[in-house]
Amino acid sequence: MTMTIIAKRTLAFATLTMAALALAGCTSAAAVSTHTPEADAAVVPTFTDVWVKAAPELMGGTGMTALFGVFENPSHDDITILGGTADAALTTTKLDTHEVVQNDAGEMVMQEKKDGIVIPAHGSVTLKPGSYHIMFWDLKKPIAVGDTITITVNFSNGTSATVDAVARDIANANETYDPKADTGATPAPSSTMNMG
Ligand SMILES: [Cu+2]
Repeated sequence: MTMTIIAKRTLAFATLTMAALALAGCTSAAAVSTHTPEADAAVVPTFTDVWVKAAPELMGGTGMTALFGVFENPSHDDITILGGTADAALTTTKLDTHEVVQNDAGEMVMQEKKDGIVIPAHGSVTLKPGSYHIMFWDLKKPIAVGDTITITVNFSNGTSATVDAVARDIANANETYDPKADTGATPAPSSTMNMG
């Protein structure tokens, strides 16, 4: 498995940082000087085992899929995954954060997680089938097993990261996330619910 990750600070965050420093300077210059380098830096979460579910055939000229992986946050502040964007040749629809929850009928269904997916401070969060994921809608072309998909993931601290994910196809990564179709890799509904 080959995967490369390139992370960078965004201009938007640099602007926010300058504004924050200006505000802090108005009230207490001493407080600013006590910040650790870690606190002042734009910390970009890191990624391991990032992949997308292959979508080898489009239905009705379009399709959907999802991105999974482990996101780690080395900073001492929580950072939230806000979604992202894909190459326009793949889809121009914003990539939202999704979760899988149990509905009133007891079925596991996916829905948008509007407030994003939190990566706890000095911790990690795992996006996986049956749980959190980054959702792709309106695919313009198929994704074959082994294809590399590049997306930009945006974070609540103003940073973003460009992530290359290789397409896989496994039985329990279907879009309905029906636990009855699982091979055992998906957590029980109770553990999925507790992750929110
Ligand atoms: Cu979804």
